[in-house]
Amino acid sequence: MNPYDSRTGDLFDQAVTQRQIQPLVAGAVVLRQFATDQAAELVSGIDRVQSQAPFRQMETPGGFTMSAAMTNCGPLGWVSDRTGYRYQPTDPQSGQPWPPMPEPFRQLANAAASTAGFDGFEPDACLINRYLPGAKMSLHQDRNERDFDQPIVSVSLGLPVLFQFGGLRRNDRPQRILLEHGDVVVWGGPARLRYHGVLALKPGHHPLTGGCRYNLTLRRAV
Ligand code: MD6
Ligand code: FE
Repeated sequence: MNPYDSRTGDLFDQAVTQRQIQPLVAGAVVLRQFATDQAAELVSGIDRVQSQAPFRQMETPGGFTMSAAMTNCGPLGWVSDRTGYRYQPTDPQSGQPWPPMPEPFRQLANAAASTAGFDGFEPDACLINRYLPGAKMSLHQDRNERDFDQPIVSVSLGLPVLFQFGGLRRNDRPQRILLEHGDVVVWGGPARLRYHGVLALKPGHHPLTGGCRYNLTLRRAV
């Protein structure tokens, strides 16, 4: 997206293209454009991971197939199947360890967490979601991690999406916020167990990712 008006040269759309820290609720912030400069490196990292642990659509314990495709890197990976949700050190599809977490992922997560007030964040798991048009993520809590004092860092790459950010009960009405390429959400503390999800991805084209959106969520699982 070109932040300059081609006719006048004036800045426009500053609210969404500028780097800024946007508080969401207590414990959660959006760091607008925090990952933009490293985005190409992050996408290369995703490509390396997916060549060893391909994206796949997992099954839920209830027997549905998730619309987002997933893979993992780092010592632990989040998996879902008919028996439940859990973290495990190996890819169930290959029996091999998940690919190593690319260093730029770890560094970005640590820097983003610090900026949001959570020093010393050392992720041991990175879930990578790939959304194609129509794919979504229903409202859920992230609660398979051991220590809820550790934040989660979420990086959006590629096509924009409407993120739903709710309360501590499933029925609390969520707010909607647009997450764009390069935006990083950090949440922890009192926001750590808030319900959240993403609405169905709209078709589009992004120069770096083509027709999809990637989301990295970096966690401390154990
Ligand atoms: C997504 N993200 O943005 C889905 N979970 O595609 C999540 O489910 C999520 O963004 C925990 C913390 C941050 C997140
Ligand atoms: Fe989540």
